[in-house]
Amino acid sequence: MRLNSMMTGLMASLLATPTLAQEGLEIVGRPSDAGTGFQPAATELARELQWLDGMVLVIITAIVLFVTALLIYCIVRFNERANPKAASFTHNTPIEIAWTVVPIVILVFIGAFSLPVLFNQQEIPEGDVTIKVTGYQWYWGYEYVGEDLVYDSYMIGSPFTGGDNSLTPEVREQLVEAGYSEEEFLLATDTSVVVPVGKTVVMQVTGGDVIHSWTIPAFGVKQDGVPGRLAELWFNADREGVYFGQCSELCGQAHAYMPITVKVVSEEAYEAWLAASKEAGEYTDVRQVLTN
Ligand SMILES: [Cu+2]
Repeated sequence: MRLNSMMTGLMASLLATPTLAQEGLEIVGRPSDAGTGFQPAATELARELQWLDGMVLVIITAIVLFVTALLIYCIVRFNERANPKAASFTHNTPIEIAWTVVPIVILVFIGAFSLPVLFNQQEIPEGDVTIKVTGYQWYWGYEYVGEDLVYDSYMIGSPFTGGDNSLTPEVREQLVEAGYSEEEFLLATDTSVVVPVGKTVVMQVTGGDVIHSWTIPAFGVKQDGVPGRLAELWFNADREGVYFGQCSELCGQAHAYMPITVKVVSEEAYEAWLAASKEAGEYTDVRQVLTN
């Protein structure tokens, strides 16, 4: 019985190995159950902002502890019983200078580190690959600029009908066919954004109907897609794999069901995929070029 359950567990873990499902592409960027931290950083931008988050956390923790200690000290030392005769002075110039100057110094210190991170995100470099992404209710449209390749990307199992019974046997089958498991339901899409590893990718983000927002948390990028405007974001992924994101601007009924899948592959695989897709005139499954 024990061996049986061990074997079942082993089988389950083998079946769940993402490397098998995606032809060598590991599923790297995805949310985890009960997770509270960041997804693994796959770009310099993501590493920078995760470091900044940690640094600011240290500062605000110190401030919270300091203020809490001051409060406790005042409660204990200056309550009516401990301090029956209250002092009546109204000013203390050194203290007033200190509590003005110290916060300024702290804010300037934080700004000195956060502004370069912000500018790095907002100054868009020359892209090796440029992709226009348009948010629609409720899917994403992708256009490889200058490459004559346009396709849409829907959640596997879309349109979502609601409730637990949305993961029907047919949807399960579609997930398996696309190289995913049930775990990726609500994250996996039928087509994905395919980009080369180690190359600068510029995404031009817009909306086709209402405001949407395109993001990949593991890349540290997020940008609203506003109808009539073309915004940009950039990333340079340094690790091959599958990365998930979700529309991040409330855009209507099926907002929660228009996820984003990005597959970061080797440069050769990217070129082969691009050529095959252009020849076919539509998105081709990138796993086909990964197997070769
Ligand atoms: Cu949305």
